[in-house]
Amino acid sequence: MAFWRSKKNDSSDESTAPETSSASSPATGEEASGGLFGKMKTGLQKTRRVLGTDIRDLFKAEGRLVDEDFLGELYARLIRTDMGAGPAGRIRDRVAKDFRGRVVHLEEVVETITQDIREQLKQDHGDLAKADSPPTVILVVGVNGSGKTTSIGKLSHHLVSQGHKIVLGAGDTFRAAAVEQLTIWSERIGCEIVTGPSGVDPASVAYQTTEKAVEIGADYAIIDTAGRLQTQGKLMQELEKIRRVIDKKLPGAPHEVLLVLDATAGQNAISQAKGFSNAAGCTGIILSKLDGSAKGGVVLPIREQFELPVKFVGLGEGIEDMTKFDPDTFAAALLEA
Ligand SMILES: Nc1nc2c(ncn2[C@@H]2O[C@H](COP(=O)(O)OP(=O)(O)OP(=O)(O)O)[C@@H](O)[C@H]2O)c(=O)[nH]1
Ligand SMILES: [Mg+2]
Repeated sequence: MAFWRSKKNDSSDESTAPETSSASSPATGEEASGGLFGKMKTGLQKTRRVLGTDIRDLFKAEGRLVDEDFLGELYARLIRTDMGAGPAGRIRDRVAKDFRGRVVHLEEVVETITQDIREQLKQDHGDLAKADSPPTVILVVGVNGSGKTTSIGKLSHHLVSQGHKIVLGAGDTFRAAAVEQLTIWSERIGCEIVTGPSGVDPASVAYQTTEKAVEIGADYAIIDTAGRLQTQGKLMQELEKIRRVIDKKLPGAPHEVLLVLDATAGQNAISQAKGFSNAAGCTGIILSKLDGSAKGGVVLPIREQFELPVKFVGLGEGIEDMTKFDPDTFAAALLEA
């Protein structure tokens, strides 16, 4: 599994937790040595505080009787991470089924919860799509400020560091600053970028980006778009047009339409996902800003309610602060001490 991380941690939260791998983490081999588990734990620190710490507080050293009181308290703590009633209820019911009437220790319950979260998060097609023959065209969409441009920077950096040739497309033509922002990323990464004059039809930039990718034999074209609300019909139609012209230039493209959801939006992210996945033909999710959120549990209802796999998670603003989403690592990182 791919992993990349900051050499220098940006947030103060991160600086307090070293990136160590754990013997009991599901990460193995290269991943463990790369510190995927530690990175995920650090990034999830705010959610961990709500979930892990609070659940630990339910227990005394001698254990705790699993009765209705306990199950109610457990449920309330699960809900605080924005995981929603469905997933929280399922975890509570599983703990009830396994342990009701018994005095249990923290570790047993944490193990069961971790296992349940892992199962709820299971997904197919978690890998980034790859075209049969290059270039793979990736369109990135989402509401204003969700983290689209930053996620493109991080993803591009990762792909370039794997030896791929990429072209960025500055499809957010509304604001000059947006083009500038992506241009800065392209300079940092050292890759090509296609831009158009301010206010130009974003579909034309998308077309030219695809064309450029074909022309220079790029492996990936990654196209940024302006933020929009899923309720803005006209702007959603604009995305449809962008997809159409890309397909015209390269039949079958875009191969991936990534929806960037801001984890700090919690349950609001769900309604965004609904609107976008219907209107924009999304194929996967990047869940950004998990480091800034205590609502990391929101990934459960996202997985519950959508066919869309969560492909990447953003764990900071730095160029390497993104990891591929892995349910096992995520579940363990949420709950392990
Ligand atoms: N902490 C943290 N901040 C992030 C992450 N991803 C993005 N950000 C920050 O969120 C803010 C918005 O990010 P952008 O990438 O500009 O978001 P956008 O969706 O492109 O915004 P618009 O183009 O205005 O719609 C910036 O300050 C980013 O640094 C993340 O994973 N963690
Ligand atoms: Mg942007």
